[in-house]
Amino acid sequence: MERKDVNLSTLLKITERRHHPCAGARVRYDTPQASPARRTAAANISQANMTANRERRIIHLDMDAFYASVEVLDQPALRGRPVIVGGGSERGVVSAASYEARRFGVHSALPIATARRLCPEGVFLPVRMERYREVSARIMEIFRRYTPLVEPLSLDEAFLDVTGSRPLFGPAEEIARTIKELVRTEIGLTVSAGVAGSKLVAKIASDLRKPDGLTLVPPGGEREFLANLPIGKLWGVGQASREALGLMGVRTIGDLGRLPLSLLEGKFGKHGRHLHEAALGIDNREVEPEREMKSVGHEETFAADLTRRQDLERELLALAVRVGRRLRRYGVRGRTVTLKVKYHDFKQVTRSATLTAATDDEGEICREAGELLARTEAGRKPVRLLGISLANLAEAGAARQLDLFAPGHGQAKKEGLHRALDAINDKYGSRSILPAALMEGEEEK
Ligand code: TTP
Ligand code: MG
Ligand code: MG
Repeated sequence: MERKDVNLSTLLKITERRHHPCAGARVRYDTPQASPARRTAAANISQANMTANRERRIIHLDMDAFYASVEVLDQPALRGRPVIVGGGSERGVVSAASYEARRFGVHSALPIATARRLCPEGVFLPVRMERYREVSARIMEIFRRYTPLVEPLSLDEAFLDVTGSRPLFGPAEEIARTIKELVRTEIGLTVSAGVAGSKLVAKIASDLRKPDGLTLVPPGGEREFLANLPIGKLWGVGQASREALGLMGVRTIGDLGRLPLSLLEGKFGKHGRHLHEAALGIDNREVEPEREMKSVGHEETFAADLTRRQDLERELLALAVRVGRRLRRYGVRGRTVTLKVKYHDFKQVTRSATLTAATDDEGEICREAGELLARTEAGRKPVRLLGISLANLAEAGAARQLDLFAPGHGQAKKEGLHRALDAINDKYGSRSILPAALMEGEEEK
């Protein structure tokens, strides 16, 4: 079975992108209120961007204890108290914990019941997604004043490519400082920032001095910066890889960087090169500005064509799990499920169905995809690729309101379960927790 370690590019793959960014051309600065001066600035940014690629400057910004901080913002009396957001029921998990609550050992993904035990004096509050979305939009608007190249990763964080913004706004670290200040004064919240030459390093840097941190990695200083950090800080290294590396005596990112590439490739296949480059701070992925999301999906080409029913079903479930996670990560649900099948002879068919209500539930997605699969020749003809995508997207919050009219118990339970699984998978890599049917064959090759 081929390796499926999580990495950012697959995580962020959104199908049917409306604009496909290509270098240079996507540097447009057309905010409605753009003044002539701004337009000239835009042209400068555009030009600088095209020539200054060798010395990219990327800022990663991530809000501190985001949901909890928004609650404190809206109820100032809570300041300084351990605030814990999440749950809804005792079965739920913690979404966010204020830094005061973290001193009690409370953190995201912890069962609420455990959090109550650890921190009986905690202020426990329900999740108010709509409000966080609203604050998120204002934060992103501040980010976009400094570059059009803003790539949100979730409601509370984004990458900014400010390579071309420097002639206008000064060095990247100054831009980061200004943004931190604006988020503080205009919104009333703190954000941590990392400034580096790549997304990978900027993301690691932003996490290093939370809360209200600012970490600068000078151009060319990536390798040195990473060297002493524990391997767990290397973003995109799943648990299986981490364990394998541990057995090889790798503790720090520097240890990993010293291993010969050939050894890593022998052990991890294609992923070996990724690990090697990551350890050296090499990451050429571009900051991809936000596009309108039309559909969310994932597809997989198999090492060997599939014909057996149980193999096809197993892969459908794996795809449904990925798509479900991705939908929940983006906070959207989809009504139209599309299955794509490519046969051994490269002929391709798609089958679609529209559900009565939008979903982000992998079980439902998988069931629907299974029915669609029955309407293809899969099995009779060997299958080379399967893909599932959901379109007709609506924000999860909007869809959730409809649930008020549906018998809600199972639904709330399922949502709690999803949140818990998503959190664990976020933390430890996307293959950490999977339905039992997918566990077989998960061992490192
Ligand atoms: P994070 O940025 O991971 O965490 P955070 O902002 O709460 O704290 P930090 O200062 O360490 O950045 O996530 C942003 C929000 O996403 C978080 O406030 C709540 C939500 N979230 C969950 O709902 N479940 C989770 O498991 C995690 C990690 C986050
Ligand atoms: Mg955060
Ligand atoms: Mg975050």
